[in-house]
Amino acid sequence: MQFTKMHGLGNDFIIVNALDGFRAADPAALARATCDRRMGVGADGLVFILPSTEGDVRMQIFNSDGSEPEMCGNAIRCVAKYLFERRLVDKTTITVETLAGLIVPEILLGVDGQVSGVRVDMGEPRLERAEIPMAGPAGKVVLEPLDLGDLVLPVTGVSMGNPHCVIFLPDLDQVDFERLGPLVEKHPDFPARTNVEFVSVADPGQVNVKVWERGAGPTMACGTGACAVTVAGVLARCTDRRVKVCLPGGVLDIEWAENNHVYMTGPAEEVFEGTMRREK
Ligand code: ZDR
Repeated sequence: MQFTKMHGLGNDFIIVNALDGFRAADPAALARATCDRRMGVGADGLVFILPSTEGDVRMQIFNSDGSEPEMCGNAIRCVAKYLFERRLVDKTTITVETLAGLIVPEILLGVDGQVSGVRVDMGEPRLERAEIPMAGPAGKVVLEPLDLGDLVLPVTGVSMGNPHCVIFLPDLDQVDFERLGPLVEKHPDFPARTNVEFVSVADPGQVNVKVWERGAGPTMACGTGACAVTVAGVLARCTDRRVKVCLPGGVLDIEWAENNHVYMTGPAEEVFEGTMRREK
């Protein structure tokens, strides 16, 4: 299997061009094997670029634990750069079919004609509790107490196609991230589990975020998570609609525009190409 290793702010992926008909017999098992950082290539997710009838291509992603999320913001920037640089598309605005609907990345070119970044129309956030999905009565979930046994945290629920639980805190260094991340991810109120973002607001235009990803654990960055944080910040009245989201791997520029779409701008990098010897 031919693959390309790429990352967006250190959130790293194994990208497989499956436009020509390659199909993994067991993609979840393949994701677990190839994402393993000792026995495999090492990545947070395995991404297939597939033919689509609705868009230019279809993106299918598997987390390192083999689960299949609806969407991935950092991976979609990598996919857009991959397609553009290999001339698999001949335009800068690309439509990508995902389980979260049609997502539209736009290639940004520098003065040297090289890809300098990707701006993605991530579509509209979903805020109804059942859409996140979260257990409980109808309505939005904004700064609502979530009982974690020995402590209660105020949570805001946002779906960017995939579920996010955003937790605003005064100081990220005080967070017992490794313990609380999985506790919130698997909390019974989130029937599909959830990605978890711990956020401290530096000022209304800038936030610091640590991400615990569903199915992958701690990652350097999270594209859908940065979008969810911005939407949650507006709902909780602690950020502007345009925010610099600072993650361990770098900064994403997010805007929740007046048309209700969320726009994410950030980099995508190619690291190397390779051949996996066999499917495990
Ligand atoms: C958070 C993510 N890496 C991104 O950049 O949007 C998406 C990966 C999928 C996530 N782990 C999930 O929803 O299960």
